[in-house]
Amino acid sequence: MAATVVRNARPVSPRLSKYCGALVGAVVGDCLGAYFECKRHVKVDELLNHFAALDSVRKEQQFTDDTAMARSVARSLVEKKGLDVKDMASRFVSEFYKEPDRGYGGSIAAVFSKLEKSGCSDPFLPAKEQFDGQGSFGNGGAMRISPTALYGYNLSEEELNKVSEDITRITHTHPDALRGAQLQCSAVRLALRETDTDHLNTNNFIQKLRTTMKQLENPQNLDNHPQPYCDKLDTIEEFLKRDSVDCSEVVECLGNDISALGSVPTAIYCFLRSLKPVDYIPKENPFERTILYAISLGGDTDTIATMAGAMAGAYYELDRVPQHWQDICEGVPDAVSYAKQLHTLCSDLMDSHK
Ligand code: F2R
Ligand code: MG
Ligand code: MG
Repeated sequence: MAATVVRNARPVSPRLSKYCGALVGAVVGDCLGAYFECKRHVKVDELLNHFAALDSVRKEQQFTDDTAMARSVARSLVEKKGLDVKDMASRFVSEFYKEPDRGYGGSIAAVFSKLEKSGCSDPFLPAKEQFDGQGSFGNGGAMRISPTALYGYNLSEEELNKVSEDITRITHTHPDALRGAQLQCSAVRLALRETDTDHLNTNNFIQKLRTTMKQLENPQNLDNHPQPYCDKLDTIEEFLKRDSVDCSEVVECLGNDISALGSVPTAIYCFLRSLKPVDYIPKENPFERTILYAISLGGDTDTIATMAGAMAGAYYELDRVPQHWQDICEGVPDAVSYAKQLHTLCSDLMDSHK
C-alpha cells in the first residue's frame, strides 16, 4: 500500500535546517500555544508576562493532540517509506488509547473507537460516518499535516495534494477539512523551498497558494462556484497591504476557531504578517513574533501556533527557534530526529529517480 512517487523534472536538494525548523517550529507552537487554548481573548500584558516568565521556567511544556498526531504521521511515512494509510490509522489509534488526555477534538474518539474495533480494515469508513455523513470540518487534519510537506518536498503538486488528502481522510472527510490540510501542507512546502530567509515576496507566496487552491476548489473555473479558501487568501492579501489590522478584524474575517476554514488561513496570515514588526509584540526574532502573534489572536491557539510555527520554522530554519523554547518543549528531540529521517528519505527518493 506504500505509495512513493517522485516526478519533478529537476529535483532540488532540501536543507536539513529547514526540515528541522519546520517540525520543531510546529512542536513549540503547540506546546506554548496550549496554555492559552480556548481563551477567547488573550490580553497582550498577560501574553507578554507569560512569555517573560517562561524564560526562567524549567518545567516541561507538554504537547497536545496536534503533535501526538503529527508524530504518527512522521513515523509512519518514515517507517513505510511513503504513505500506508492502514499503518498510519493504527498509529493514530494506539497513540490515542495510550494517552487519551492530550486534548483531542470533541468527536474524534468515535472514529478511533470504530477504527480500533474494525482493526482499521477500512481506514476511511469511520470518518465518513461522522456528523451524519457530513464528516468533520475540524482542523485536526491540518494541525498534523506538516511532516507530509517534508516527505513530499519533491512530489508533484497533484501527488502532494493526494497524499495530504488521504492522511486527512482517516479522520476528517468534510471538504473544508480536506482543503485546509492541503493548504497547510502546500504553505509549509513553499516555506521550505524559499532559500532567501531575509526576503519573502508575500504576493508570490499567496499567488502560488491561490493557484493550488483554485485548482482544488474550482477546477473548471465556474462562475459563482464557492471557493472559500481562495476568498480567504484574497483577504490575507488585502490585510497585508494595510499598515495595521486590528486583531478583532483578523479574527472576524479569518477566524480563530477549531474549524479548518477558521484557522488554516489565519495561520498563514500570522506567518506572513510577522515577517514585519508587530507594534504590540516587542520581539526582534521573527520566529518568536510569529508564535506570540498567533497566540495573541486567542481561540484555538495551540493549533494556529503549531501551523504558523511549522511555516515559520521551515522558512527561518532551526537556528531562529529560541534554544530555551527547544529545551522546555516536550518532543523537540524527537521532532529533530523525524526531520532528519524525512530528510534522508527524501534524498534517497531523489537518488532513486535520478
Ligand atoms: N479539542 C481541542 N480543544 C478543546 C479542549 C482542550 C483542552 N485543553 C483539554 O485538554 O481538554 N483541541 C483539539 O481539537 C482541535 C482539532 O479537532 P479535530 O481533530 O478536528 O476534532 P473533531 O472532533 O473532528 O472536530 C472538532 C469539533 O468541531 C465540531 N465539528 C466538526 N465537524 C463538524 C460538523 N460537520 N458539524 C458540526 N460540528 C462539527 C465539533 O464540535 C467537533 O467536536 C484542535 O484545536 C486540537 O488542538
Ligand atoms: Mg491540541
Ligand atoms: Mg487546538
